[in-house]
Amino acid sequence: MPFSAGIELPEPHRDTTRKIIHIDMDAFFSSVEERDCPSLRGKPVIIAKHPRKTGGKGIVATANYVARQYGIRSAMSAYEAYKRCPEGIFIEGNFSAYREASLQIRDIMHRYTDLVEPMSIDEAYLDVTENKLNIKSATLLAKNIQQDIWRETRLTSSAGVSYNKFIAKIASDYRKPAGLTVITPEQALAFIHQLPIEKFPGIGPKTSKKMHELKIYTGADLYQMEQLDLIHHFGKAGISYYRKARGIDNKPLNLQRERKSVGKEHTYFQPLTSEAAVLKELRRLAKEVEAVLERHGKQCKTIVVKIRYRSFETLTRQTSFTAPIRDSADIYSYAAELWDKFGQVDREIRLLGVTATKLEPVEHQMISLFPYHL
Ligand code: TTP
Ligand code: MG
Repeated sequence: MPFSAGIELPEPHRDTTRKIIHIDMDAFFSSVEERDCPSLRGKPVIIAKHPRKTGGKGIVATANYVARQYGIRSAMSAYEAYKRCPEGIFIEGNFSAYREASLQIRDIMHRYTDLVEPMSIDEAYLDVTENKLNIKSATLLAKNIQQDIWRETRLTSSAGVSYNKFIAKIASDYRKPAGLTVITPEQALAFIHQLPIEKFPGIGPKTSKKMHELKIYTGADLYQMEQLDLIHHFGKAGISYYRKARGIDNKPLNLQRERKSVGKEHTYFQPLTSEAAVLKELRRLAKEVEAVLERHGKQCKTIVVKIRYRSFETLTRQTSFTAPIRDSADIYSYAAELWDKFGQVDREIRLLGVTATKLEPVEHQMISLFPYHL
């Protein structure tokens, strides 16, 4: 008897009202190399240190389409790639050029909409339901974006157009390079059902293997499964698999809006009545602000202190400086100075807050190359 016997879950709703584009650059790193060095064209190009230089250690970042004909893929060992294609041209990679191209592409996308969710150095989702050009056809928009990218960077991209992120992503991968695939709500189910399960975004080799053991090889096989059985086998991910087999993915774009400030505050049910207690709390808040700034790679040029008295009267006071800071000791010293000037300990403190604003990025070298945080 199936695990789900006797229990029914409500059927999820399929939102088909949005227009989503997914853009993914073709053989990105190697295309930048070929653009900048035309003699590479037509030859197998592999982005990795030559195994001779590394004692066989390195990993392939990517390979152009010529090299892929030899079975060379991203994440393969460079030594394996060398065995498959000894005449291959190994290039270490010029990350600042890739980053620059990536930022150029990002700028082009923002000419169409500000709803852009970058997924990695070479791919992004755009929600063009409403767009800056007031063009209704997402297909036409995708074509225009691809043309702009080509004209301005001499690089090709592939685009997928559909009503959600999940299908747009599969679509962009469907015809590469320089492809454009549109999947309408009417076509979606047939498109998903013919798809091998390992091509579903988010289903990696481990899950594919487990699916195969359950005799799930395609989207159509997945569609046949009961939701509760999928939950039984895959936990919470089972809910998402059930929906994906039905062309449902209502997740909005995840926009990394620029943070304007970082603030921490605490309410004291037992109001603070001594200077020492206030300073101790400011020191703690400064440490918390420092931690968030660090996580976001930001520093600040203004510190704001918020004080609420037992009477509930609240004041905020701020101080600005020209040299940006990010250390908790500096944050604390400005906060303590503000407290010194404006705080009244005899009124009893119910809440304290410390906020860093006028944020700017901390300039540092790219330490890790993958994942790419731009
Ligand atoms: P992908 O978009 O996965 O690959 P791609 O652009 O090279 O090729 P495709 O035409 O199939 O999209 O990744 C983008 C870039 O990210 C790629 O050019 C190199 C880099 N990368 C790595 O460094 N390591 C990896 O394991 C992968 C998958 C990519
Ligand atoms: Mg790519």
